[in-house]
Order: sequence, then structure tokens, then C-alpha cells
Amino acid sequence: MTASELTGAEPTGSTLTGTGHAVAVAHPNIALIKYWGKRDERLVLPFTDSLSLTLDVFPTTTSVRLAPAAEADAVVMDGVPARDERLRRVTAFLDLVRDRAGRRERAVVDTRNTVPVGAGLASSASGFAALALAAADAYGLPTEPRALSRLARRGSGSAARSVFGGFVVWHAGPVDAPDPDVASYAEPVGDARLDAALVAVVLEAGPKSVSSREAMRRTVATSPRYPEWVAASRAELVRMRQALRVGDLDTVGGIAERNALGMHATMEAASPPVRYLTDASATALDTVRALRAEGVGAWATMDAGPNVKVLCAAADAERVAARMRAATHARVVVARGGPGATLRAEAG
Ligand code: 2P0
Repeated sequence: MTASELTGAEPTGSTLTGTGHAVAVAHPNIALIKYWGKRDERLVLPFTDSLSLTLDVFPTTTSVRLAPAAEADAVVMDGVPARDERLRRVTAFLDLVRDRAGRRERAVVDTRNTVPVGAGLASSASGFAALALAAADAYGLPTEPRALSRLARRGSGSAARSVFGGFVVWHAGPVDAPDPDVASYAEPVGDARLDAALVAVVLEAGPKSVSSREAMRRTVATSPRYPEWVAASRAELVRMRQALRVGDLDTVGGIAERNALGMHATMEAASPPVRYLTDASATALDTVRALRAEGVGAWATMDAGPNVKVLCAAADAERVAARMRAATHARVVVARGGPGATLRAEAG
């Protein structure tokens, strides 16, 4: 079912400002230094800077079409009408766009993911990056990348990073910034010199039991380890940027794995504990360690789900993928650095 069929809304033509209809594509990103915890929930301002690689797999394609006659937004995700929390988040995001654009028209949103939704493979990053670009273009807001990154952040923190391709850093912004919303955005790590791959081991494709939003909240509020992780993460980001500059994969990988394990240890110390990693994750982690013991540069990172992503040199990716497949019997996908969010020309 398409969103237009759902509402019966007729497609609109171009409007006074904004194109009235836009289609955008964005890719997920995987953080090597994680974002975990908000200092401001409404503005989605993180406690720490984070650093990621945008992937060249699992794109999300999102169409936003203004529907002046409609009384409510209609949102279809992968052919299914969105309801409850998912619908509420998209509508709240469109309300922000409408507010900024001084517009009132509701919209028909049709979004197609190629990544399992809600399984720690960053569908909200590609999803809100694509939605931000398509909605900004359709409603006539600036689509300049930094402004877009700030806007995407309001939908989902990690989406701020998917606006850009390759290695990306998201600045938390100074706590005493005159306008903290303006001070928190992502930008490319322009001087990164690393030909890396991320091998995604898809152990589970179902939705997670605790949303990352709730898990972050619980971690910040109750984990005695959180302040220690924040301090470590800040130091690790500085060292990782240096290592990226000189193409030192061993250092980048070592920091990334420690940062991810530290994040999971921190949330497991929350009350009640948040545990995303499973026995299958542990098997994957053991395989990564075994590869390293054999002299293959491979390091693991895990997000809000059991899936394991393995960072390695691009030249080692197929070998690493074969080992991960053999050890876990899971679907394994090799990803490289991918592009930032783009508009598709055929919308009109
Ligand atoms: C990250 N994750 O840096 C971290 C690491 C998961 C683990 O960003 O609440 O969907 O919408 O801002 O961006 C996933 O959280 O959270 C995430 P919200 P988001 O990639």
C-alpha cells in the first residue's frame, strides 16, 4: 500500500516555496566512538561527541509529498501504515519542519528501508536523515548539509551523522553555547586516511526489546559507570582522530572496540540492566579475537542490539566475512564507506 492510497490524497504540484514533493536517499552509519546519552532530550543534545562511518549498504529511500487537503500526516513504512510511537515520531518531526517553514500542510510520507528495522543496524539514522532532507526540500527549508544535520538530529541523534558520507564526527557542542541547537551538528572528518570496511554480522533482524532512547535514559539516570564512560569516550575521540589522520587502523580498531565494550558494560550496570548482547554476539566477538590472534586486523563494535560489526582493512573484508559466516552461520554483509544523503532527481 502506498501512503497516497492510505489517505486518498491527491499529489500536489509545486507550492510557493519548497518543491511540494521530494525523494531522498540516506545510508546508515556505524559509530566507532558511540553516542550514548542525551543532556537535553527535547533538542537531542548528547553528552559526548561521536564518530562514525557512513555505509554504502542498506539505504533508506523516503518520499515526502505535501497533501493540502489532508487533516493528518500519513506515513507508510515498508508498505505498512505507521502507528503509535513510530507515527508520533515522524509527525513530531514534520511539526518541527512545518513550524520552521511557516507551513501548515500535512504530508504523505513513504519510506523504504533495506535494513532490518530496530535491530541495532541504525535504521533510525538513515531514516531520519532521508526524512530530514526530503521534508526540508518539500517544505522549503534550507538543505545545506550543516543545517540539515542539525535538523536530522532532532529526529534521531545518530541521523545527524548520516547526512554526510565517509568518516563523520558529530559535535555535542559546548554546554554554554548561546544557542545549543545551533552548536550541535555533524561534519565529515576531512583528513581521515583509512581504507576500511565494516563487516556486518546480522545475528538477529527483529526489533529490540528496549529502545535505544529508553536505554540511554536509564543508563544516564542509574548507571554508576556512566561518568567514567563519558570521560573515557572524550579522550578516545581525540586519539581516534589522530589515528585516522595517519591511517593507523590498529589504533582506530582498538579504540573502537574498547569504546563499544565500555558502552555495553555501562548500560549493563544500569538499574534495571540493559543487555543487548547475546550468546551469539559472544561467539562473534570470540571469532574477532581469534582473527586478531592469527594476525588479521579485525575489531568489533556493537550498538543497541546483538549484531556485531567488524572493522577491518578493505583488503581483508572478504576473508573476515567468510570467517564470521562460518563461525556464526549468520547473514554477513560487507560494507565500505558510503555517501551522504542525496535528493533523487525524479521527484516532482
Ligand atoms: C550510535 N546508537 O552512536 C549509538 C550507539 C546506538 C548505540 O545512536 O534517541 O536512534 O533517536 O537519538 O540515534 C542509536 O540511537 O537514538 C544510536 P535517539 P538513536 O550510533
